[in-house]
Amino acid sequence: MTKPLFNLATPVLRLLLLLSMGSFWMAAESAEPLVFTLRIKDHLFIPAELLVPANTRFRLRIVNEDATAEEFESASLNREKVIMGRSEGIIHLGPLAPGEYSFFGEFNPRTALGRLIVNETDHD
Ligand SMILES: [Cu+2]
Repeated sequence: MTKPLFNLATPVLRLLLLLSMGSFWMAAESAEPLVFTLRIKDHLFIPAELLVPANTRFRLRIVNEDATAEEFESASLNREKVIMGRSEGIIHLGPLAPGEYSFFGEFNPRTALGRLIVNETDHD
């Protein structure tokens, strides 16, 4: 009783699996996420000014090279994220209007300062 059902289901399952993998790849390909990297080292953001394109979605990858945790915080970007020592995090941003968006490290607010410079021209 179970065997014929199984035999019938298997090609269908294979087809479904193939279709879902296909749409996954298509989604992954069409997303082609733009990634910009910000480092934290000695309680500083590097670079302190990061150029990013306006009106597009992108990911901000924050690599904390310090041994201690830091919190990326920005009121203008409406984001905050703790990044543990010697680890990294991703923040999804955009589309942003042209302008400057300041951010700071809440755990080291006197030194960890930076801003995103968002403008119309593309930056690689
Ligand atoms: Cu905070």
